[in-house]
Parts: sequence; C-alpha cells; structure tokens
Amino acid sequence: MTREDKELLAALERALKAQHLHMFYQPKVRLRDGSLAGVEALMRWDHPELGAIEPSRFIPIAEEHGLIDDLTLWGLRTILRQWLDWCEDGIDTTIAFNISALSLQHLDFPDLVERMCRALEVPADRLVLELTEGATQPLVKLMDTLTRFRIKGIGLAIDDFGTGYSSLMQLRQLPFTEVKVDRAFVDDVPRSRDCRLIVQTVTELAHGLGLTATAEGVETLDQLHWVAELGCDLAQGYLISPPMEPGVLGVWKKAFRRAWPKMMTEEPLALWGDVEADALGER
Ligand code: G
Ligand code: MN
Repeated sequence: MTREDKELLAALERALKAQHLHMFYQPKVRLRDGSLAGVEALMRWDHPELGAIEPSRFIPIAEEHGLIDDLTLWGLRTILRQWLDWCEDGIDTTIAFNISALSLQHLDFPDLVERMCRALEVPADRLVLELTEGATQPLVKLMDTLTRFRIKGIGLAIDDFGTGYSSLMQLRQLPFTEVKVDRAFVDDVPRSRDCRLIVQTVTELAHGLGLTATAEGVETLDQLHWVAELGCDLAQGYLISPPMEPGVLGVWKKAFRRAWPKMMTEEPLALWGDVEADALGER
C-alpha cells in the first residue's frame, strides 16, 4: 500500500465519521414521455485539502482495506432517508445504488437491507442495486445473494453492459431487472452504424429477457433521439441532468417536464451524419 493510499484510507475513515461524504443523484427518464423513472445515487467526497475525490479513486481503496461495508451501509442509510424526504415533497421515485460485489458476499446482506427498509418504512421495491462485473469478482458467484434481493422486490441492474467483463451468460443466469448500455456505445451512436446495431441488439435482447434497457451517458440531443429510436426504455446522462444535490430534484423535475417536448422535436435524427461518415469511409 502506497503512503498516498494509506493517507487516503485514513482520511476516508475520518470523512465517514465527519460527514464529509455526500450523495448526489442523477435522474433516469422514460424515453416514452420524459417522466422521471428513478435516480442513480452517486457518492461525492469533498476532501478539505484535496478537493473533490472521485469514487473511482476511493472505492478500490475501501474495497481493499476493509472499509467497503461501512461505506455501503452509509450509502444505503443515506439513500433510504433521502427517499423519505422526497416522498414528503411528493416525489415517489426509485433510487439506484452502485454496490460493490464485495458487500454482496455476505449471504445475510439482503436480510439486513430489508430490515433497513422496514425500519424506515421504505418499500423495498423503490431500491435498485447497480452491479458491475469485475475481473476478480464474477457476479455468477453471487447468484444466491442476488436471488434473495429479487425475492424481496429489490431491483438489480447490470451496469456498463457490453464493455469490460460483462457477458451474455450473466444476463441469462442472474435475476437482473435492468441493463445499462455502456456509455461508450451511446457516445458513438450518431456517428457509427455499428454502435447503433449494438445498442439496438442489446435493447432487443433485454426486452426478450423481460428487462428494462437504459442508455447511460446521453450527452447530446442526437444521442437522445437515437437511443429512443433504437428502442431503449430509459435514458440517463448530462443532457438530461448531471448528478445533482437532492434538494433540487423537485425543481429539476418541473423544468424538465416543460423542456421535454421541445427536446424530442427540436432537431430531426442526424441521418446526415451517416451520409458524411460513409462518404469519409467511416461508419
Ligand atoms: O459506472 P457508472 O455508470 O455508475 O458511472 C457513473 C459515473 O458516470 C458518475 O461519475 C457520473 O458523474 C458519470 N456520468 C453521468 N452521466 C454522464 C454522461 O452523460 N457522460 C459522462 N461522460 N459521464 C457521466
Ligand atoms: Mn451505475
């Protein structure tokens, strides 16, 4: 362990206690009508000296040094309380939480989550767990835990699908409810016929298996129009909203409802991009 990592780990332990960790929330909207389908909770760490530290930096350290379960529990408590706050403001939505496969190794973990939901009176089906397959932690090994979550009504999304270690076999074997199409494909959809074919095929596969297809990383109108055209159910990304503080979700929701019809009609699909790309010998 490098000295830098050691210091970061100690600081993370302090941050957990001192409440320097926060959750931000990024909406997922239905492409059918632009309505709010749910939010994804994303951790933020504002280090007093180092500034904002990305989860991709501190989660692996927490995983490696025994702090991940504390982080997971902190995250779950935070989002369940947040659900109650929103509910009081008239927003009843689902909250997706990125969970480390390490936290899923305890077979009693689904029961613990259920107890947390019960204690706060949050319906378990308002919770979605987002999972990513790692090199060292194949999700198939977590079959029992994941099944227990599903039985309790908790949703399961496979994150960043189509890149990294994700495989078609998991889709068939594990009780997922949602597939999140990796932003790498969404990014290239307006320019690449291959990417469109991949997004469309993954979406059809998801539907065939009874799952929701979500396009992540939607940043432009072109991408939004395309993923709708290709059959995706939900979209998420900076175009719709960057991750935001929980207090502004209500305002965003109203503003977005007004903006939606215009977003969908603003510009036609950029079919011309195709023609140009073909002319240039690209796809
Ligand atoms: O692995 P996962 O898909 O959970 O990653 C979430 C991360 O993606 C967050 O850090 C979030 O800020 C980032 N993100 C959210 N929307 C977009 C987007 O439209 N474009 C890009 N590049 N990143 C995004
Ligand atoms: Mn995610």
